[in-house]
Amino acid sequence: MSGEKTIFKKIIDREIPAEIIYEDEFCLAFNDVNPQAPIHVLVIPKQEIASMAQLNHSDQELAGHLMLTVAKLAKTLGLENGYRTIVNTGTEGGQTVDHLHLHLLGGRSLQWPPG
Ligand code: DGP
Repeated sequence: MSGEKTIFKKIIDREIPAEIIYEDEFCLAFNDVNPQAPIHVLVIPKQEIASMAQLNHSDQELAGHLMLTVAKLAKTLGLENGYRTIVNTGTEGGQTVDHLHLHLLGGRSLQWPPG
């Protein structure tokens, strides 16, 4: 990947602050700066992958790890009544930061369908 660092890469590199709630060898989780629910966490891989569309077969284990991390955090955060996980992909998918991220939203009743 070339060009300027994304905002999320800067968070990984501790160049800009974030409310980090979880970290391991492969991923980082932090509170979204613009929360859409009482709990709104972003789970991102440390590896620079631009979006879900850029995942390939060799990322299978990492992709699973990201999902399992969301599930683990949801439990830790007390979301036993449910939560929503969203991965916006590309322009029409509403993706604004070109570093793969899983939104974990919870703490209120969420509507469907989304906009
Ligand atoms: P998306 O639209 O799926 O690309 O979501 C990007 C999310 O990233 C959006 O909900 C706001 C959040 N975000 C953008 N910049 C920052 C930042 O500097 N810090 C934090 N914590 N979140 C950010």
